[in-house]
Amino acid sequence: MVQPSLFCTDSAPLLSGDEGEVSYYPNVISSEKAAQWFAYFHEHMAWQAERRQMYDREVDVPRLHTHFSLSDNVDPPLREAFGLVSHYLHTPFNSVGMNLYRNQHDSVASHHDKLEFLRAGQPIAILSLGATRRMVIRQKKVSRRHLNFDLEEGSLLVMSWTSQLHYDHGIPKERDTVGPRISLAFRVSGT
Ligand SMILES: O=C(O)CCC(=O)C(=O)O
Repeated sequence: MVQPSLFCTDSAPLLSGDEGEVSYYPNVISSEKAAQWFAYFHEHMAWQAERRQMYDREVDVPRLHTHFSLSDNVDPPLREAFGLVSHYLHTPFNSVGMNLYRNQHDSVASHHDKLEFLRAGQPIAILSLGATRRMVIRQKKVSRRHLNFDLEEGSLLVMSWTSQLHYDHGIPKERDTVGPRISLAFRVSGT
């Protein structure tokens, strides 16, 4: 099932078809609101530096992370963001993964969301705050069709559940200097 909201705005999907939809909505919040939320989240979230196993060694995850459920006692700006994105997409988002990319050296490797933890058919929505970063979406099929686009401050990137079966997404490191960026990845967790 695909959320009808993915189709009923003036924004054209970046990808659509049997393999799922990916849509980009610029300026979902004002630049003032984006700057306010960025400053609040940057200062008040308990950002965690994580480590992960890579072959035979442990390495730093190249970004900071934190995670909340809507049922947690979340701070008012985060509750407001949940409300805004849920309302915008008519979707009952109940969890959010927050990423802090400190500079151009931070990144997220190409991956898809773990669908076993998500409610089938519900989309994933990424709200961007701070510096613009490039996202790369790659088809998993042999052809490996790919799409590069910029995630700007105040934008929402919406990926359908089905798209996670067929495409990977990631934020590569950049060569040029880039300021900090925070992303909020809203999901509907549970079955
Ligand atoms: O920061 C982003 O825009 C992507 C985040 C992401 O892919 C994730 O949290 O799984």
